[in-house]
Amino acid sequence: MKYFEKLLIANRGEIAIRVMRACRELDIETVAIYSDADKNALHVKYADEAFHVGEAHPSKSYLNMERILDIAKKSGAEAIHPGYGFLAENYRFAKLCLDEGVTFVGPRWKTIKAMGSKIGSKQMMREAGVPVLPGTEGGISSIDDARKIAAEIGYPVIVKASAGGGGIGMQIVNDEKTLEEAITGSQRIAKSAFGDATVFIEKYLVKPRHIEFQVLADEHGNAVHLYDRECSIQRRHQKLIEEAPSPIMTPELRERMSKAALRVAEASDYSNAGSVEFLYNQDNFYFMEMNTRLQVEHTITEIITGVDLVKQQIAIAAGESLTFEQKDLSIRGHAIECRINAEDPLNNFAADPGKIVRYRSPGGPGIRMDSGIHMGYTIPPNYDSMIAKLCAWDSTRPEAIKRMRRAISEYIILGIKTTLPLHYAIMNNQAFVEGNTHTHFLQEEHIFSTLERYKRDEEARMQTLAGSFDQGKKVAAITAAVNMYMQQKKE
Ligand code: MV4
Repeated sequence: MKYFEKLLIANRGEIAIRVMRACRELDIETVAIYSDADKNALHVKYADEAFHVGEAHPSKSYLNMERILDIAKKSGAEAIHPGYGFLAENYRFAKLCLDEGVTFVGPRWKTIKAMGSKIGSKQMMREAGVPVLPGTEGGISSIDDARKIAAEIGYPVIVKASAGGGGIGMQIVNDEKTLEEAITGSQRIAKSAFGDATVFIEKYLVKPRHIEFQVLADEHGNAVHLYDRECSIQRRHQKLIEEAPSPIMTPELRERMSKAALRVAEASDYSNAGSVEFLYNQDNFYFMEMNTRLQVEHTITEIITGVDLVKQQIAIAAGESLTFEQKDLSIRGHAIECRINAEDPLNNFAADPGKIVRYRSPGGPGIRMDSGIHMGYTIPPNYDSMIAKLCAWDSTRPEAIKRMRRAISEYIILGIKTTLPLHYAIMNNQAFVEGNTHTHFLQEEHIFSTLERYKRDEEARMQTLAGSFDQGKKVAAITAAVNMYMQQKKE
């Protein structure tokens, strides 16, 4: 049975290819779109058909709703998968698809809209009996009101933008003296970033864990969860490493949190794939937000459950009922994902796009690679710097870590700087090995001094080997060096 004849992927890079892989297995023809910057991109070659969508700037290409719908119609695609980012959580696009008779592979537009408001979704979940952090119930109405509530819940508090994302407009407030300026600052940033100055206050947790639950819901009221992921290791609100399941999860905690996650799905009339984010602290957890999309880290959930989330998304969008129940699901082993970004971790994660002059990706038992890059490919400077996802699975967490170290040591990317050495340092960090991760892990764990040491050792090596590496090309010393270092001697 075919869910659709043809599907358009409104995205680029590794996630476009990921979705196309599911389509190929489902005998669905694929339509790629590409910008001026992506004429030579792998997702264009992988697709059955590809259409130019516009200029490099996202607003002229991957965010151009009308043009994308025109291409869907012209090509005969019956459905659009948005991937993540770009239009994935844009309720206007989901609604436009519905109005134009094209199936949007994702939740109902009203659900996307409701979850786009932090205040609204928090209120909805409070009413549904899901734990939320204490704070203002709606937006801040006056400074006096804010002072009163902050005093009630106790400092530190955090000011957040209701329309916010990625930590934009977030301000931590340690005492009443700085509350007013934090609120006005947050309002100003929220207004300019989202066109909505609404902010709210809640209790600030100093070093929480970020734990999320994957859910799948069909359009007929059936829903399951696919367990938890730990996503605490982040830099500037971008995740770097995720694992499934969370190292601190117990059967009892999982029972409580998964029930809450399913209540979130039910209360929001959810359909398709989504994830429910919680902050966890001292055996308590609190609903943060729901991501109404397929996430980057869906891979590790697929690995431990054996469920292909993209195929499920497509089946659900075609109106199918889930073919399994909660009791049919279980966790097998442990999976870790490293997000490989074209960035210099020793220079404040500055983006480093450019040509990949040498490339060898890891493989073997328990390794999954999702990437949109290859030898000779030039990474354009116009988009997100994530270029590959390296996932390692094994039957236990310690073994999965060892397998990830082994895979990183096989991985060669020359020509650009990447976060690979940082991942290697984290995989060898004692706190990480013990499962002690939290949202301030990178700041506290002296990872960067380990990296500096890798770099120093290798720069010395590079000096002696300079001749053999001088190709008159831009060869990124640190990536090359660390790759070699890792193959020669382990920590
Ligand atoms: C918080 C918090 C502590 N207490 N809210 C960061 C992004 C946004 N989604 C929510 N964030 C946080 N909200 C309260 N009440 C700490 C963070 C936070 C964080 C959360 C998850 C992962 C990494 C983080 C890094 C810094 C701050």
